[in-house]
Amino acid sequence: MFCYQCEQTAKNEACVKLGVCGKQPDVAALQDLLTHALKGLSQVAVEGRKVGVSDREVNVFTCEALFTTLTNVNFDPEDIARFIQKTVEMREKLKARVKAAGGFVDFAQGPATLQPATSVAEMVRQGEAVGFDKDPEPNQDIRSLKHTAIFGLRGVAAYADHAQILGQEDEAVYAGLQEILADTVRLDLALNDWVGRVLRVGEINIRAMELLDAANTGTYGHPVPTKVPLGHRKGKAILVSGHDLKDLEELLKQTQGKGITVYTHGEMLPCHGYPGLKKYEHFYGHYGTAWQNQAKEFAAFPGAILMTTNCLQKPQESYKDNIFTSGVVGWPGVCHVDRWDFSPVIQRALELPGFSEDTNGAHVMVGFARNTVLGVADKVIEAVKGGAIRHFFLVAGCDGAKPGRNYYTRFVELVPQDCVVLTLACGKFRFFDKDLGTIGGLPRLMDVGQCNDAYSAVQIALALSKAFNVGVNELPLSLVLSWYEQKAVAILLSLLYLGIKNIRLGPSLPAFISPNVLQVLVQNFDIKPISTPEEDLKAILGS
Ligand code: FSO
Ligand code: SF4
Repeated sequence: MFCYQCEQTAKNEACVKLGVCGKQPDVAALQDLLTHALKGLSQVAVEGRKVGVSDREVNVFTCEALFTTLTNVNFDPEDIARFIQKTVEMREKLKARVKAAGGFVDFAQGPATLQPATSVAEMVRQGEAVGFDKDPEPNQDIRSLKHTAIFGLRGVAAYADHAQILGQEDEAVYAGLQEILADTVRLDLALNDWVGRVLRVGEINIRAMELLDAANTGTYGHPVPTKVPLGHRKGKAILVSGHDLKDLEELLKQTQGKGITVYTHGEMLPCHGYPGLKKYEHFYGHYGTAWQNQAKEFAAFPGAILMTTNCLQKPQESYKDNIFTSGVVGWPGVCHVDRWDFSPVIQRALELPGFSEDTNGAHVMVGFARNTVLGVADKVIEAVKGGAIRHFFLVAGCDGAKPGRNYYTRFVELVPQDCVVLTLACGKFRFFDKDLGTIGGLPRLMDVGQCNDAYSAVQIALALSKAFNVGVNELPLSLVLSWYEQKAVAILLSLLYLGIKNIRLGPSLPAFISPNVLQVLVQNFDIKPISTPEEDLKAILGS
């Protein structure tokens, strides 16, 4: 196997024997074959658009299938094999439509002609021949950019899929995604063509995130500041992890009046801020921290657990019967529930003991997404102009198991009293329960939401730049980001597309970025690897 798509990749080079995430070589090969097959489907989709054919089912499926290849989503070879078969079936049907409309479909070779083997074992062998390490592209830097584009597109696909589930779609997102995926088959594009395409992934991602923002706020309202207990209530319990709001809503509806309390885990924490979700009385608190601590936290949870999207880790025997997957998530032998029938999850929660007593403990605040923050824009502007707020830091991104991630905790601890910290995504669990106090009535620590809400943070930055009449790079705002998986890659590309400079990125730089590509990023965008919190703060604030 050869997989280097995430931050925890072995030796910061590639996982070649077994994924650090627990991915087995067969699944890695099948995901490579699925990506290859999706390139072929995309080639046909691109030809189709030239003659006015676009198939919604194909478009939706492309995103769903790519979503399965993200880190920590699907570890089940049978699932991935089914996706490969379906990709090819859809491709052949689409070919017939495109041909009937007078389009080109006579591909002589390559992914658009792939015939998957009938057995999973044979498919694994086919996948081994088309992995990222077998890319026929001879130029190392072009290869690096191509792979960056593919990983970014995996992130775009995840956002587009989330948005689609709540009824928000845009043909332009599907078209852009398929065009670039199809282009990765070409060997005639130059380095600059690929720089352009990588930034285009960032552009497409902004639209995908905008759709998701519209989907979430349109369905559940704008998040409002909300106090979330970190303790629990006596009684039966279900824990929801992942990122999917619709799954949570359906589960809340189906558990109403059943004496079950529903808790969030990981990236579901910001869900407590949505009026359309917080209205459920049995939707109570937050349990646990970020994804990488799940083995310990899930083992101690006395109820059923639902994993709606990434980030799933190998379920331990002690809770294997209590955990359920939905949507594109899968683990061999773990019960997968069909959307949206959560009766197996509810039944298991009723069988399990639940919490034996109430706890009264700490709480955290959520709900500082764009509507809340921009609702107090006057206050913010006044505080900056009057000198009460010196600087904003967006300390955001993923969490992970590496010790280097302590940087982010320390950084937030060291941020001076006259500065505000905005945060989003699961990296916040390094400091989310710290009481940083207030400035001029505003909390010094504001949780904008999930990684899926990065659009909200971008909107806050753009609105502030408008209010101060300066470019985003001139604002008293610094981005200190942590990355882990491919949604973070997509977000990073969006920030670059917007021309945002001076991003500090850690805990390590992506293994798929070649030295020359890194040089381009440093030269054009002043991207900096994180150093120490002390040094970085000094460099940013000048004191
Ligand atoms: Fe974290 Fe995982 Fe949300 Fe990522 S939960 S690491 S960017 O997948 O998705 O923030
Ligand atoms: Fe390794 Fe990350 Fe790939 Fe898993 S997703 S196999 S940890 S590079």
